[in-house]
Amino acid sequence: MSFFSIETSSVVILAIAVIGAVLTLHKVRQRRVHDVHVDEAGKLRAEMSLVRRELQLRNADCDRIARHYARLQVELKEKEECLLNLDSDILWHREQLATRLTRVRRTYRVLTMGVKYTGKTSLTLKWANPLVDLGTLKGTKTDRYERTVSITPSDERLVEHVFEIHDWGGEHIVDAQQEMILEEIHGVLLVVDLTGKDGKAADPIRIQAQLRAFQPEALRFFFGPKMLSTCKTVVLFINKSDVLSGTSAEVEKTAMDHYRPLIEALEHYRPQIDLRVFVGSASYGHSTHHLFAHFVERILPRSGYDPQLLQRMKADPDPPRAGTVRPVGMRLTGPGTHGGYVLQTPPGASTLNGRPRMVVSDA
Ligand SMILES: Nc1nc2c(ncn2[C@@H]2O[C@H](COP(=O)(O)OP(=O)(O)O)[C@@H](O)[C@H]2O)c(=O)[nH]1
Ligand SMILES: [Mg+2]
Repeated sequence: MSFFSIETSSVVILAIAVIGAVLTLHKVRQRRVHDVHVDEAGKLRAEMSLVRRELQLRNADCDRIARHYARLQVELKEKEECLLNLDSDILWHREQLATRLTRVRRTYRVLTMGVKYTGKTSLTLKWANPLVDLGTLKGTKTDRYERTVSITPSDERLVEHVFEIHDWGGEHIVDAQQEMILEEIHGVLLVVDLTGKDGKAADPIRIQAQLRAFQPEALRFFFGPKMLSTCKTVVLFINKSDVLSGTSAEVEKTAMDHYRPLIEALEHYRPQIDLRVFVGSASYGHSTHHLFAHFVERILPRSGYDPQLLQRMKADPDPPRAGTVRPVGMRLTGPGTHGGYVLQTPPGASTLNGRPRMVVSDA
């Protein structure tokens, strides 16, 4: 009995021990599983916070894109409105074009001539376009310059009055003569000078050469019947007055004395042609600005004046004015208020274009 009970007790103790061992093992395994789960939970939490951050960034991007989209929508709307406006502008301009007056040009030709280096190009550019840079001049045969003088309405048309200035290179005087014979010339600007290209004082040899170039026999070729019938004025411009010293009256008298034979030869054509003599300097702008007023006054018909031109002519009236004409024969009486001398016709002489002719007198 006692043996049996000892055996039984041993079995029980063993069983208990086994059970205890199994339970311990189970617990250990459970803890390991728990630890693994805790680890995974941690990782999942970290991943979740990453995903949350990414989500926030994406949301911010979405907001930005939404705002940009809204801006683009506004821009698109504005551009559509702009296009609509442009469409209506185009329509308006088309209508205006359809009703616009047609433009025609009336050209008045002014011929500039003189021997080489007298300052023709400098002068032409100065009165035709006073802003021109004289430093860029090059040798020329003939250059053409255009200057719109005015625009006036006439019979449902707009007439653009244009001065076309032909500037002949000095060595092409024969070509200039040809042009005067064949073409309609409305004005002539004859340029002589007191000195050569870079001269600093009056040069009598050069002056004599120019007097020979335009001696009465040569002038006959210029003043042919065609030229006399179309030309409204001839201007003799004695250039480079800056090389003379003295008061402006003395300078003008000296310059005109040098060219007296030419002035007298030109005087010969006075019954048929309006003549004007200026003494000035293309380099310094003396008397140059009066050329425009003079050519306008003599060449452009009164119907060709527009308000701007009238304004300009008022600001720079071209001498002589009524009351300044002195019928004193061929006499030099000092400088005009604008630095020019006017050749006037003696009383009883014929008139040209309804204007009195004049002898030399101050303006
Ligand atoms: N001293 C002086 N020189 C001038 C004047 N006008 C032009 N020149 C000079 O004369 C030279 C010839 O001028 P340019 O206009 O080319 O003469 P063109 O050959 O008659 O066309 C240039 O060296 C100009 O600088 C002026 O009024 N005074
Ligand atoms: Mg030239």
